[in-house]
Amino acid sequence: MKFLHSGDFHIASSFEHSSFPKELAIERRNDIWRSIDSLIDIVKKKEVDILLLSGDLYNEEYVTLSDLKRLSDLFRKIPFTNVFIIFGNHDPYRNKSKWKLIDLPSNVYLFKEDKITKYEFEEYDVYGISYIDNILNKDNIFENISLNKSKRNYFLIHTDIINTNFKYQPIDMNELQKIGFDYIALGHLHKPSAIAENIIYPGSIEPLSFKEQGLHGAVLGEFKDRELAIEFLDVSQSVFTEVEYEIDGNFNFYELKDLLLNDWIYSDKKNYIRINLTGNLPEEYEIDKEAIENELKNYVTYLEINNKLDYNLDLEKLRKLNKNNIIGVFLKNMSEYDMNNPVNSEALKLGLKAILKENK
Ligand SMILES: [Mn+2]
Repeated sequence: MKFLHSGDFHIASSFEHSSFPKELAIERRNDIWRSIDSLIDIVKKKEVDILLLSGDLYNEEYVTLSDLKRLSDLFRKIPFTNVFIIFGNHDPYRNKSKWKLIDLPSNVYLFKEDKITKYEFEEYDVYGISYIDNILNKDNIFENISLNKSKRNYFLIHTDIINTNFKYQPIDMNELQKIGFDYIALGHLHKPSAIAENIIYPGSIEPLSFKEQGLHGAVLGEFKDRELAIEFLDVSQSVFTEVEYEIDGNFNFYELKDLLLNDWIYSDKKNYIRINLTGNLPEEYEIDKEAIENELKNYVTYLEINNKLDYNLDLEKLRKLNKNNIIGVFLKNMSEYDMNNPVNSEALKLGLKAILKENK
């Protein structure tokens, strides 16, 4: 018996808080669909019996009926797979849910209630609980739940099990484990992580921002007797990578380019790269950030360089060279402050940076 676990598609994300331009936001929305398409291809190819989708499949503010129709048509393409869907804080199953207008194929099972309900089959039972509003916080959700241990038991829930929050159904791990589900399909956290070997966050199917670095995809599981084998499948179109590049008094463009091409880029992905330049440079040396960005941009889908450099300041030299100008006056005034105080030394640094720039 094979199952595939995914979720947090966030179809119709607006990407309004992203640093990348609008055209890329459109591209990101298409990429989410491409990843869902490949998830369904995996279901077919691997002959998956059960597809578990653990909430936040879309953002309710922007999702359209045609988005939901497209999803249901995808599920129609896998008639031999049972699809189980819970709803999360971004796509709660409200009274007026657009799902009610969609003709769903018979292999799709929605959990429509904010309490645990179940679907029963010959070899397995699937339990799940959904949001019907943006917040889910119920007491004693496991009361009266007793499993039929002669079958495999799956449980879907959308919550933050690591940092519990009153808005997202708080769960007591001991209580959860005591019930004895064979597999717990979590949703909500976008970073893939295994809480235990059978309690797993597959993460968002497609990374949505620089907060979601690394590979993204879905979890393929198989029960052979009681043994559970788990495999993480990489299905995402893109990868977000944020790196620090430390410069110590010497910036070498070609070294940076080689690192980008050889170490930071995934050759089979759309790369979204953020480079933070750290360390220091001599004060007279200016980095042409735009020129570097323009050149390196050719190798990636999106590139962003943040200049977080400190400049080396030779104060003695500056004093000697600038006795009779504004730099000299500024240095003289600042010499009355205690430079061991980090606020004062930061003020000196920022002030000098500003004046030196104007004098170039
Ligand atoms: Mn969520």
